Amino acid sequence: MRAVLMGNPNVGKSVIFNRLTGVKVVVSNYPGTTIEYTEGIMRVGEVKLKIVDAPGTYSLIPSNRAEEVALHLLLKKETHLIINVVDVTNLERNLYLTLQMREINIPMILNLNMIDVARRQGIEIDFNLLRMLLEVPIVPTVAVSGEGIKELHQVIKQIVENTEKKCR
Ligand SMILES: Nc1nc2c(ncn2[C@@H]2O[C@H](COP(=O)(O)OP(=O)(O)O)[C@@H](O)[C@H]2O)c(=O)[nH]1
Ligand SMILES: [Mg+2]
Repeated sequence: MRAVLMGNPNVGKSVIFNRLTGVKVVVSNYPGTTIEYTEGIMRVGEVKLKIVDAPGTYSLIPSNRAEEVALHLLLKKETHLIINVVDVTNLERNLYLTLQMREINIPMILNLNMIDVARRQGIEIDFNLLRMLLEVPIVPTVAVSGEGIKELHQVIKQIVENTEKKCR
C-alpha cells in the first residue's frame, strides 16, 4: 500500500513525512528528470505503508516539471491514500488543490498544519464546517512540535484497515 503526501510548497510536508516514517528513506530522481522525491515506510499494524513525499504543487494542472512529477506520483495506480498537507494560515489558496484532489477517487486526509501559527495570528478555523463541506477526515497538526501526529497516525490506520478489507 502506498500513501502520497501532497500539498503546496512550504506547508510542512517534509516535516510530516519525517514524523511518519522511520530512518530508512530513499531519495530518488523521478525517471527522466532532475526532480527529487523521497520515499519511506510507515508501519501501520501489520501493514508496511509506503509514504511518498511529493514535490510541492499548487494545482493538478502542472505548470512546471516539479508539479508534473507530483501529479505522476499521485496518479500511479497503487496510490491508496492522499495525505493533503495544507498551511492552515493560507487556507483559501491551499484548498484549491484540495478541491481538485477530492474529484479523484482516492481516499484523502486533510492535514491542517501550522496550527501554532494560526493560533498566534488569531485565525480561528471551524473544523466541523470544513469536515462537512469537504467530506474528508480532518487532522490539525503542528508538524514541528509533533502535536496531532498521533491523531494523524490513527486516521491513517483506519483508512489502511478499511482499504485492506476491501482488497481481500
Ligand atoms: N511554525 C511551524 N512551522 C512549521 C510547521 N510545519 C513545518 N514548519 C516549517 O515550515 C517550513 C517548511 O516545511 P517543509 O516540511 O520543508 O515544507 P514542504 O515544502 O511542504 O516540504 C520549515 O521551516 C518547517 O520547519 C508547523 O506546524 N508550524
Ligand atoms: Mg519538502
